[in-house]
Amino acid sequence: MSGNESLANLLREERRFAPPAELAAAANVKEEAYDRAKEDRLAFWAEQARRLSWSTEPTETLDWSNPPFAKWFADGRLNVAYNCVDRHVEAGHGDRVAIHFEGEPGDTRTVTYAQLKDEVSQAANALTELGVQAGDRVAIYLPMIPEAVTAMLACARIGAAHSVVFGGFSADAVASRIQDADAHVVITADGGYRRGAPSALKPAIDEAVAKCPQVEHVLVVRRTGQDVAWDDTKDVWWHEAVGRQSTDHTPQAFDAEHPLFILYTSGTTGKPKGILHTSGGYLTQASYTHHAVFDLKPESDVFWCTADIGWVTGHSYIVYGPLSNGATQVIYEGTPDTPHQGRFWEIVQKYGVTLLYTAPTAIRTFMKWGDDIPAGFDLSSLRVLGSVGEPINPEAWMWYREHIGGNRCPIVDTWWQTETGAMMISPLPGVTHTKPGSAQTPLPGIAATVVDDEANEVANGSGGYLVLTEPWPSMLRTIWGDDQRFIDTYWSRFPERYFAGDGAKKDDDGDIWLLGRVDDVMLVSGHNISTTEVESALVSHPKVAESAVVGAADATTGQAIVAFVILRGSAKDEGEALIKELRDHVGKTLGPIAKPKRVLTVAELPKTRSGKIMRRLLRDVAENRQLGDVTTLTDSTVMDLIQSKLPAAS
Ligand code: 6R9
Repeated sequence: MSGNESLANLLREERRFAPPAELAAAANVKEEAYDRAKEDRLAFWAEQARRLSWSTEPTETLDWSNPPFAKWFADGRLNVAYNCVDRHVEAGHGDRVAIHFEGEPGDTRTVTYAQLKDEVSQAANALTELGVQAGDRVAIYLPMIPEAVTAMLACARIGAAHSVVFGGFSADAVASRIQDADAHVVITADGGYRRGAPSALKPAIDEAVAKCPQVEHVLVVRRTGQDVAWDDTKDVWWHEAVGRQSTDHTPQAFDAEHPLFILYTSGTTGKPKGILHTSGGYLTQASYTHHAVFDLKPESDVFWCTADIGWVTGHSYIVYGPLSNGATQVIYEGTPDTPHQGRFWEIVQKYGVTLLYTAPTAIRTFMKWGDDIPAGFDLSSLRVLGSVGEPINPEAWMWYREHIGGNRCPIVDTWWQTETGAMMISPLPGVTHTKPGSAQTPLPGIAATVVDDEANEVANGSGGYLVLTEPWPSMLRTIWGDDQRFIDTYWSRFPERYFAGDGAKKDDDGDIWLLGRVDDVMLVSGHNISTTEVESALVSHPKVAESAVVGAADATTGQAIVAFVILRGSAKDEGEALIKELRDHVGKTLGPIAKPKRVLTVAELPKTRSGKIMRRLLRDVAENRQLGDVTTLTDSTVMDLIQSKLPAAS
């Protein structure tokens, strides 16, 4: 790979959107925040830490004497759950709704901050009774119900680190995570509702616990009422063990660097990495970014993050960010098309959602379903729209703006990772002139840039690797039990830089564009081409809703571009004519070098359970190889369908 050409820089985007004047005038965070943070980054973060309530205020900000092991606010002490619940009640907001819960079958629950305080206190007392102590780990395997929030906060309240495992993971995946964290207590449910039917959770826990002899207690929430196997020596019902507890519980303060949670990232190879986050720095940044990037006004806004609580987005922007800010939010249990494809928009209308945070994969699915579906609902309450999880294609961004945001709401495309703990690169809705498809600017207090192979910062207009150049409060502290892997994975590729694993470019204004994981970059006739840019060119064709692009081994060009596309609901598959049209469209948009050699129309794409496209599997298909590990796929039959398409196309 040659220096500054390490990633092609093909896409040109000229559209710009100024922040709405009214929002800009009343914005929580204005332009001057960037200047203040630039002047004194540590003073800026010390100021944000004071947005929280500490039992001992920190006098130290950052200890970076032993890099890459950071300590933030190390002499401060606080209780994270107190910050998310009690202090709002003490400030007189006990009657404010914390959670509007919408179950998939249509059942609802409203939880105020005062009720949440009582329930978290009861759950904390129950966990203590089950023997959980500060410093222990508790595994949580729950559907998207209010008890998931309560359980996480109850752990935080007593200083036990939670390890939430996404409810869609298999018994083996749960078992390996319980083992790695050495959890002795597990919190689960009989099941949850998914696609119109109860879906069991407890059998997977029973199977996992059979392999984890150290597990002493399994606390089971009754959600669906389905039959469950019961082991009297371990299993206890939540409504019995928690329900009978006192609602009084005095939160104890813990050190800022006390572990708050472990969250496993699947990674592409090897055993899952347990990403460790601690208390004070994590909460400072989760809280500040939620306040700044969504411009949250807790008295009037209704926030809705559609992620599952099993992912970092759910941790930081359902639990810790919104609740530390005293927000009112929606939690929805189910899928976007149950019982109809307008369910999300019906929820926005019903609760008057003002701030919406979702993923490009969902937005592209809505595009595929058609414009008329959101058009049937009143979405005028919306004020700021967020995106996270993957690069958002400019046309998906434009669709989101027009069909969901009524051409009125700023879009914040937020780049961050499980490892970064909170948002890192994003527009600010009252400041940034946004560009469709770009995350644009490191947030105030964050230092990020793009470097070439030799770790030199690239010039504007060039591509390379995204790196973070200064420690940040919510950074991972290590990989649980494996400091060396922490160093090797993130801090070894470039000296003294955190390597995020993502390709990126800087445009002529110096704004950052994310180009996908570096493992996915294609090398075509000596040019590095990003999958994201070719996918965005395809999605800019009016007939295409979604696409995934991979480089397949090719005798002439090294790699050849193979594109898989999903058509929009209204588009017809016109066979060869359409394929030629799409290839020509990419050639015209990006240049002849980026023209896919093959284009296949498919009904679905392989995605991880958090909605990210798994290009690795498509590469296996395109190179006629046996498929690699498919265990993290949402639906493995998708691959059979795609493979059956192949002979016709070659
Ligand atoms: C929060 C989350 C992290 C990876 C990250 C990158 C991709 C996330 C993005 C984005 C482009 C964005 N990613 N947000 N790419 N633009 N706005 O998703 O965490 O599950 O750990 O994934 O997701 O590739 O490195 P996580």
